[in-house]
Amino acid sequence: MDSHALLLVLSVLLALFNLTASTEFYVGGRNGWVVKPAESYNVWAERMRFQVNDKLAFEYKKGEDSVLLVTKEAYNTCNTSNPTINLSDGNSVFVLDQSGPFFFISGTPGHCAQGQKLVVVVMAVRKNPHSSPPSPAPAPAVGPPSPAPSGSHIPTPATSSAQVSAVSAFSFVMAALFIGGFLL
Ligand SMILES: [Cu+2]
Repeated sequence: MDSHALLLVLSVLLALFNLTASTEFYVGGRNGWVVKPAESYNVWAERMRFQVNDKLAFEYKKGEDSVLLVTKEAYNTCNTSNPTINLSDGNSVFVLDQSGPFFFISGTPGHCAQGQKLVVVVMAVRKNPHSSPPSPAPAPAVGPPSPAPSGSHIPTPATSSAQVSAVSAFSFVMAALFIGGFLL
């Protein structure tokens, strides 16, 4: 395999992997999830492209802060009293399991009003270009996040979707190697 062929195979692999991989976003970049962020979280979010099954990682000092998934109304009024999900373990990973908006605020009194709040809008589900058209009964879509008790960590059934994407990533890699072999 000469170096050009190798480069070709690698770029095909990379392109295919990008089609399937989910991305983990560190909210606020290196500053993490803090009160009075140097840059508004929503300005940060506008630079990003969020897709279904991407993840948000909130980093903060455990015990000093938390992340609440809330309604739009609670977001607008910084109401921390009735969150849909409450994450407080200090390294909270939230799976964006559907398209549309997600509203997050700090659970610490006063923090939301000082800017510790975030809206993420997840783009509509893209079609998988590699699924065969006559495939029978696709797996049911993951439902909306269910209300979880305080202190739960991962609010969505991440395991099954992670396994699915691992399998499809593997098959794409095999396909890319196959294509690459033809082009040598
Ligand atoms: Cu806070």
